[in-house]
Amino acid sequence: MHTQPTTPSSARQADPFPVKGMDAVVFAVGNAKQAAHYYSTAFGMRRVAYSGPESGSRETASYVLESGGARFVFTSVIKPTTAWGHFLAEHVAAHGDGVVDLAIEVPDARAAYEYAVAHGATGLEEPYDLKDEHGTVVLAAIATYGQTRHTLVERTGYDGPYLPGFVPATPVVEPPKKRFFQAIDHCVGNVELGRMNEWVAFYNKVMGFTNMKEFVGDDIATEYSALMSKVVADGTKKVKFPINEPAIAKKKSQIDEYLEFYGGPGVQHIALATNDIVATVRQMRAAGVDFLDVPDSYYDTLGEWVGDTRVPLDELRELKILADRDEDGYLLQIFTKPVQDRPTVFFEMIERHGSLGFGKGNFKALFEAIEREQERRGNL
Ligand code: TYF
Ligand code: FE
Repeated sequence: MHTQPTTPSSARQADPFPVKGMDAVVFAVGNAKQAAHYYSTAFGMRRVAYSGPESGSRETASYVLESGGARFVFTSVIKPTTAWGHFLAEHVAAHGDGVVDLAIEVPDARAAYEYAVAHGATGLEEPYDLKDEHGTVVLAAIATYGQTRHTLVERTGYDGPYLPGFVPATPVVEPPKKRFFQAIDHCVGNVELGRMNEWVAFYNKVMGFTNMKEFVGDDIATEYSALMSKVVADGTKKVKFPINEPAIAKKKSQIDEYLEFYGGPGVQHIALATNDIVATVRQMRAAGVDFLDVPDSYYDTLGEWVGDTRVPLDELRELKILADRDEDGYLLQIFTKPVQDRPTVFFEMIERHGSLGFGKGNFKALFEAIEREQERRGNL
């Protein structure tokens, strides 16, 4: 009898740190109830779970919102009693509304934590089980840049609405018929001048993430972006983390502005993948979301270098959507203005057609637009 030959395990390319994708982006905010409303109406998200006094959590209130495979959690402090409550309260006081946790779903949280700590990560929470009638979740957490953490979430087989301790919740408003976005595309961190390579090395070592080919080097930095950037990703490219640092250029770096107003390193933007950026941007604009302005002249030459895209040039121009092309394909993208009063966290909507890039061809137009906003804020 013949059996199928199997690849010997030594020949398999074993991923040292397998990940299933982003589990959640967790925001610490001053008013999670109102944040849940904003992300429901302006980002078309659906509230699915809640934890707060009514569900037995007297210290914090958390709202879990989803859009396709993307999950955001908004947490605010009601009355700090434990170290976690005090940490969250201080996070909001120091940074304003911001991201405390880029949680990553892994097949084995204990193994992931052990690998990370053995390769130099600072452990924040040793692996522990959380159980309820829906099953068991294993959680562990490690530190990354600033006060940001990565919770490692093992939830295979768990069928509750989010985590034990959370109860199902109804949408805040009727969700849109077509979601505004389907997934988290990438999560960007800003770190201090000269620290980008250390953080890239951190993800290389601690998570076995590898560098993607797109990077912003000295030339672009001094010419017009005033930042340097490298991107790390897991083996399957489901989790992509660009890391920015300020660069000395003609103008004050937007990264310095972020670091000054955030009070240190942290998450700069979350990019959300959409399959219909035109519908998304129309609905978000109608709901009152502000996007970065792009001068009309950008569109006068766009067709020459980007060529045809799914969206007619006139519609890109009308909605101020950017386009970029590389050897693998093209992408359409747009950036919101900061979504809180501090010039810190913002969002990107991105529609990819083959391109694995981050919009390098747009850096000049994009960074000029950002500089106009910095100027308006008196920070240039
Ligand atoms: O994620 C990225 O790298 C792109 C480029 O302020 C970028 O979205 C970098 C900095 C920035 C806006 C976009
Ligand atoms: Fe981006």
